[in-house]
Amino acid sequence: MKNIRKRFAATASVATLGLAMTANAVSAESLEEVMERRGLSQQDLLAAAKTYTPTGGRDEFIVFSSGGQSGQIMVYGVPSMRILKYVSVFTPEPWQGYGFDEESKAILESGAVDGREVHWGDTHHPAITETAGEMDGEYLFINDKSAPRVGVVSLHDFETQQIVVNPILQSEHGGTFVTPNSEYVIEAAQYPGVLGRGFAPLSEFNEKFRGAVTYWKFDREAGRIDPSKSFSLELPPYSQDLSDAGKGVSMGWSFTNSFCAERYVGGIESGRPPFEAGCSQGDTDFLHVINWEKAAEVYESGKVTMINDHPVIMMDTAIEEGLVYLIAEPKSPHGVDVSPDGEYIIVGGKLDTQGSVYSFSKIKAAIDAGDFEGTDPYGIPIISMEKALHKQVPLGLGPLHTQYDSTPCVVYTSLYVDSQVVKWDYCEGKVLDKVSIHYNIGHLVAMEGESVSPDGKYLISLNKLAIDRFNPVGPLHPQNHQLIDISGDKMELLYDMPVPLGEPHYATAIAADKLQPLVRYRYGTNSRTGGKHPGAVRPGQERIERDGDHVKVYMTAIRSHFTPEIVEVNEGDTVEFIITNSERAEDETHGFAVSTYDVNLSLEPGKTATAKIVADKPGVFSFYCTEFCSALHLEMTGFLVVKPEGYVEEAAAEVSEGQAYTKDDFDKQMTTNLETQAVIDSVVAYITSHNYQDFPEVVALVEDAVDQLNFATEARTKAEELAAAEDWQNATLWAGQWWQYQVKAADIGLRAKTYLDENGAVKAE
Ligand code: RUQ
Ligand code: CUA
Repeated sequence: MKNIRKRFAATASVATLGLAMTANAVSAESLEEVMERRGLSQQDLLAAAKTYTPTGGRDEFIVFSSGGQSGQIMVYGVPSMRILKYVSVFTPEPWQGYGFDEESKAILESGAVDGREVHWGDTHHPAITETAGEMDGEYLFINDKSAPRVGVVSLHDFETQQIVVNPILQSEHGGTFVTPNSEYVIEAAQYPGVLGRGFAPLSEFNEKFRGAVTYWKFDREAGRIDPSKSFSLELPPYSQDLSDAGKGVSMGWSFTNSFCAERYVGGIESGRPPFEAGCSQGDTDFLHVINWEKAAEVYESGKVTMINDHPVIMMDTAIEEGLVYLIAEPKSPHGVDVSPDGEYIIVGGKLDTQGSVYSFSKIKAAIDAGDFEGTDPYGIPIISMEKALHKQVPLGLGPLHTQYDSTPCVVYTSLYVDSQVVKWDYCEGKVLDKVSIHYNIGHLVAMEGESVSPDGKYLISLNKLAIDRFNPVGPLHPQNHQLIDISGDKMELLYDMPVPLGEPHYATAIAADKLQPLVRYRYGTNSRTGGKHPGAVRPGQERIERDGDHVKVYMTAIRSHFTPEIVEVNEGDTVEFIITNSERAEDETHGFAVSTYDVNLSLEPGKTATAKIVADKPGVFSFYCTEFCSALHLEMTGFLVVKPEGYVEEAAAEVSEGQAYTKDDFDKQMTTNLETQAVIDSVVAYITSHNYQDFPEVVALVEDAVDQLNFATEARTKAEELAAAEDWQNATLWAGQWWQYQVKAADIGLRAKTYLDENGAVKAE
């Protein structure tokens, strides 16, 4: 981490130098000329300087944004706003092999709802695991609104590891939000349904339809949600909306909004007013205040009803045990956000112009005193709004979501209708600043803004429309994330980032140095379970096994070949290619595709994954690596030979040798190899004469180079043995293979040398 900081500083001073040099250079344009040519103001320049990240530079924060209907998560850096990755959760994605290898197919299949596979997701709210209310960067959760599901992503490798299907909800929205030690992942319903996804006529809406909130138990050790220790709470058929977990003084409680407390069921086709009218009749909806800590005890004690094998605390029990309370909140609220100390709960009412700040101590006092203004139609006690409110502050039109600043009492609220962000003080109740965005902001995210210690600095506005911001690309516009500098008194808009993935709802941002992702897998890892893959093999152990018409190919992949390269099967066989990437080198991913078959693997160093196909059509199919992994990447190929039924092999079915080689060819190759070795030796001498051990990046490169040189030695031995036997054909081919390994080692060595040069390595004494 210290290294990264040092690097930041170094990069900054180099950048300053570079600017001065450019300005003085004879032929280069001056800064003024560039400003003139591109029509840039001083302010633009300042904004550019605040976001521009020179080559090799890193970001201070990492944002995980919902990818909306793409069912993915988008990862990008702040302040550069450079997109780093899309992590597929609910949707197949071929680059990552997600949904194309057997291991990830199993994850996607586990997301089937009542037996129906759903190949997309409407992702809304990502949440990072927390320890004592601080984001810890270990796991990430995200919800799917359309099919009520939660995905679990490991931030060790940024891969989806689990999908759990809500056993009782029809749709959901108020997820995922984590409790301060990630004890539970909260998932609240959206549109009411019959719990368990059953049927009841709409005429019995009030009696038979329900909402609910589910508390998914997170098993940190396993890195998985444990459905067997999870439970739900039955709620009235108000459309539950966003949720947030209490913390600090409100630890053990959670808060869930609602809209349409009118319990309207629509019917525009028969002349009734539409939902939008029927659901905004009343002046207030309800904030649900839930004691989840106590609910967990009630669940443990067994006072639950099983619905679809899932324990549900029914409303009567919840009321009797004092688990749930309601407080009126202004017309059609949306966001509910708990302050870092847990004392305040800020609610934005879409149709109200105010931010409503509730006080947890006041809520608690009313509960403890049994001071209620009545009950709702289901008997849930209602706390009077006046008694629970700390303040209501006029903010503007359409306040939605709120994020907390590093400065106490300061928050930022999105104003959907006004297309603005308002900065305000919720302790004193006054507006501090406003900034306009383009257009129609939904969520906004501040750096670690939902943790107990927000970092301030930057805010991102997640806009619903882009309209005229970008070059037109047809009627479907990109999304627009706008970066805002919040380090000063006045908010400053810095950058517009078009997002070609929609529609992102919420995002969460964490300090980059809290993330510790892997560079490579432990050898032979099934990345979807994190465990050792039973089919992993090391070089030399590759084999093809047949069991009836089921063929298993235990394969390795390393620059730049698969072993084996020729796989012969019979028409109708089921073939499983279980492939281990036996590289240790950083970023040496291989792919695996079989032409015309619907498979593609992403094999990162150390990973084992399976491509399963049914060879139902005779023919000879090329398989090949889909990542440009080396100069001979195109040569990383092989044949799947599918023999027609009843095919009888001719005698002497030797494979073609290609070109014939002589002793001269062998000698020529050997001369090249010895020259190459001299180059390698000089690079090795350079590296080892410097303090390379102080640079973990270089140590990893050296390890990789040593691997390659070991392979080179093996190939050399084979070549020399074959030459001794005067088998010039194979001797020359193996000498060529030796050279391939040398080239890879030399390439890695040069990368290490460059790194040492650029990072101020010194000669070791
Ligand atoms: S939503 S724009 Cu969180 Cu799904 Cu508010
Ligand atoms: Cu391996 Cu291309």
